[in-house]
Amino acid sequence: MFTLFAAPGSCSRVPLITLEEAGADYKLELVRFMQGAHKQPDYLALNPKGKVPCLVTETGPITENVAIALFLASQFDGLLPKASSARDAVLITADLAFCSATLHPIVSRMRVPMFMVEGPEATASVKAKAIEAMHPMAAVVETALDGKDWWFGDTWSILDAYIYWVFFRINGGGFPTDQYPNWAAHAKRMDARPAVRRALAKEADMQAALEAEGLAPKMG
Ligand SMILES: N[C@@H](CCC(=O)N[C@@H](CS)C(=O)NCC(=O)O)C(=O)O
Repeated sequence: MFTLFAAPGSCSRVPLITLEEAGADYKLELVRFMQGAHKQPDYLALNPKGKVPCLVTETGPITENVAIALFLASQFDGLLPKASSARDAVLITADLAFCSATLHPIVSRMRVPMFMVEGPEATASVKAKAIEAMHPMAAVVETALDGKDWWFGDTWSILDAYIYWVFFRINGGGFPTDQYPNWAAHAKRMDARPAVRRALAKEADMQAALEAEGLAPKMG
């Protein structure tokens, strides 16, 4: 049994979808950002970085989306392609790192510039720069999806959950996703997956709980 510490709309959506796709036995723990729950000692004992996601396993917590993805892929079949060489294996890691270390920081600048700079002019400027920076990266995703249903071809993988979350964040962040039809069509295919629907329903429940408690942050 795993426990996933998560917040609705955040990048914990990636392991949430993954756990659903895997059919894993897991419990979801809502992290109340507005209460600063992620900076409290009990949470910091699990994840000293004070961020979601954190996946608690029988052998202890795992943080960082890339590590959680690689761990879950080692426990369940069908989450990432089977690498047939050392190079293949690191190329899969490179793709995950592209999402976490290249795309995600641009998403943050686009959606939460107010956490980085003060004042409306500076935040507008950071956001505009993020939109500019996202275009060439969106082109990489667009090319990768050319003629394919999923990132690795015919078979769904965690990479698809990751780019789906990025699409969701930039789509609501003023980025012209309509310029990237392969990525938009990919998001629609994701929307239709039963596991994705279950994951989003669980997020909706978490969001409703936050709203009932007056603790629903406006993401971006
Ligand atoms: N490198 C981390 C990034 C995690 C991250 O930035 N999580 C955000 C949500 S998308 C968070 O917890 N933000 C709260 C905060 O920084 O206070 C990963 O890939 O898991």
